Amino acid sequence: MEAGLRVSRQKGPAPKAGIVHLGLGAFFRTFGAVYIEEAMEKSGGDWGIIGVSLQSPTTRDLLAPQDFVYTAQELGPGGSRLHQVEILRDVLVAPESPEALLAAMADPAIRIVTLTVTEKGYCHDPASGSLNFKHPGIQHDLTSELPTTAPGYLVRALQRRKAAGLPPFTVLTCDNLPDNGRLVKGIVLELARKIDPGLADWLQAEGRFPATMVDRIVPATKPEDVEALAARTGRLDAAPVMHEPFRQWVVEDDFVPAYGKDARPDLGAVGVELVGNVTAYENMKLRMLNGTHSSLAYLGYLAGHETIAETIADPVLAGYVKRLWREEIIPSFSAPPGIDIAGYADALFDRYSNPGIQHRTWQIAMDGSQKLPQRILGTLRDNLAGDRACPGLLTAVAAWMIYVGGTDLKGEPIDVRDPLSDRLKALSDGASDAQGKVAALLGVRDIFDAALADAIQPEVTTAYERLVSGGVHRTLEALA
Ligand code: CS2
Repeated sequence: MEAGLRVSRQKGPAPKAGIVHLGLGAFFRTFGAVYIEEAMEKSGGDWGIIGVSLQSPTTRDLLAPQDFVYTAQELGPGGSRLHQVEILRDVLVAPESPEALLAAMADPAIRIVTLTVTEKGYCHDPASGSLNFKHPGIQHDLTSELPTTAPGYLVRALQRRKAAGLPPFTVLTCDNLPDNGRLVKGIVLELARKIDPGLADWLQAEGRFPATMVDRIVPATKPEDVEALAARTGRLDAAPVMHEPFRQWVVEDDFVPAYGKDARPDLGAVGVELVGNVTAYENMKLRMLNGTHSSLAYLGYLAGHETIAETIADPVLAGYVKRLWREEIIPSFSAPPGIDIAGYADALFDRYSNPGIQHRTWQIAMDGSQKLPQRILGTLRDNLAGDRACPGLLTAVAAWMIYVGGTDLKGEPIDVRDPLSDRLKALSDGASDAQGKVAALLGVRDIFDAALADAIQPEVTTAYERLVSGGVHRTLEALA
């Protein structure tokens, strides 16, 4: 049995907190938390993290008994490596005490609030990027000083800091959204302006919302992962996280100037790329990785594949994704300087093939209404503007439409998880044929703008009909 990790803090007292993280899911625990811990080990600083769950107490309940220490397990093609992560200082559950969370975010020691609240957590309209003022949580947060949403907590905490004469904290989003820093800034300013126009003016001048590109494949932890780790180390870690070896973090170096050199951890010392503008990196990653991830998720699921590794082992799906990169995605954007984009695609193929990572197509298929715009529709729009055909991506959109209809190609029910799932299923059920279903779903303006909907309707309808009548393989083989 491997000596392994003691699941208790091995060193002295927990580092003082300089960061609050909203949305303490598996991804950040394998990614931002590890980078920041390494930066602190290398260059010091009080960058302990207070993690926050905005909904469920589960993560806190699992981590609290083990002093918020957990194992990050790297799963590579050749085996796995264990790392004990000790940077978490506390985990708060927002609904249990909104006041405690606001007090933590308004604490003078906190200089950064990081977020991984997933695309739906920003309460925005995916097609436009604006705050959705009809969102019930935003409706509540407009009038209550104790918020319920991520934008609400950001605004109310910044309001307290301004009233206390403190600088704002830097808002560092780590979610897969286009132009994510500017998107979050826009959402926060929209809400602040409604609540307290002076606060919005202050944030416009003093606030910092750097954009980032984040990349690490992190499958959900399964009960059997917990059991296998305990068997290996002889100790129970109730909340381990699994991840691939690869990681990349590109961050705009734009943090609140009032804190000077203490505005952020020494991220550059641990491989984080600090740049002036993230856009080209973001475009590349959202389209090349996330766009093919979602395409493979829907088509792989409908083809009966449980994981991305299984999907990419299917020669037809492997040929499909290589063609997608070559013919439809790479021509749609300008790669960052110095990047070998064909090599980047080859590396993605290898990452998807990693047998150690059981990344479920069902997990990636979640929240497609919030993901499609930045992962697939932006590429479609640019290809149409450039008169480039994109049958592969249009087939992926058709597969998403079948998926959200809630019944797979064998007539089996699909457990669809999406903020708009009821609405999407009702629209699909309200039509009796492919033409009607596609037209109804293309009419969802939160996702598809009218011009794009009109432009893609005929081909998406044809792809939908082909998938239903001939199945995934025959449909994709016809694209080759
Ligand atoms: C995935 C992403 O679940 C999903 O939507 O596409 O979480 C993906 O694994 C990461 O963005 C990889 O960096």
